[in-house]
Amino acid sequence: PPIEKAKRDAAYACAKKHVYPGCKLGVGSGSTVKYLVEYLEHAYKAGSLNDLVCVPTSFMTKKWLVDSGLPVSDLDITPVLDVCIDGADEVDADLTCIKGGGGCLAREKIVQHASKKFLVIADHTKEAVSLGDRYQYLPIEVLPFASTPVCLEIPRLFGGTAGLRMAAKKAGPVITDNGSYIVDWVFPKQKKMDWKAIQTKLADTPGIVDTGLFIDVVDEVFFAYADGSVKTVV
Ligand code: DER
Repeated sequence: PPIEKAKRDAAYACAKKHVYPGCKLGVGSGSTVKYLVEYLEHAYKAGSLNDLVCVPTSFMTKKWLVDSGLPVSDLDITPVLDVCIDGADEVDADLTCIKGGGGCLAREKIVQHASKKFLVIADHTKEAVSLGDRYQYLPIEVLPFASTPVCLEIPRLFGGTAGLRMAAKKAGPVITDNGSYIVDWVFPKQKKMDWKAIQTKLADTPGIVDTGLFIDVVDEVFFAYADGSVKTVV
């Protein structure tokens, strides 16, 4: 389907430009990143990415890397990365991202922060003018102990509604790779949101591990379209 081809085009274009032999690479999570892993596997097995090192941002990504025979490391062995490539749920005109659709936002942000360069790969459905144009909620990772007060406090502070992300094939809430819960905050659809202030306030709230807001950290976005074209924004 066209959207899958667009994801693949974005992943391939980004990897071709930014991944090189010996690269210490942070690998994000989600269905777009799956095509990045596909690219890396082919290039690595063809001998054009020798000495590549991959640090995954989730259990799922680690499994994909291992199953692909790619060299996997972690932040204890490789604490400083050259490049990190990840997907996003929405990217606005300032390159602020909402991430966390896959519930991996905490490790994704840690690996992004450990990387000298952060690149986003996305199909055109992620491209927005303002956050909320297409993706109406912000994922927030929260410690189970604090989840109920946090769900009450967020709407009190910023409006909208907040609730635990419930699992599809398990009774109860989604549990992240870190053993936390995800609170999805459906934020009010007003034009100018001060995302920096919101992030600061949320990060300062006891029990909140992190949010899916990635602000002022994106170096380049690769948007791919159904016609096969890829646009980069820096
Ligand atoms: O959960 C995440 O942060 C993922 O990177 C998400 O933002 C993108 O997932 P997708 O590539 O499956 O749309």
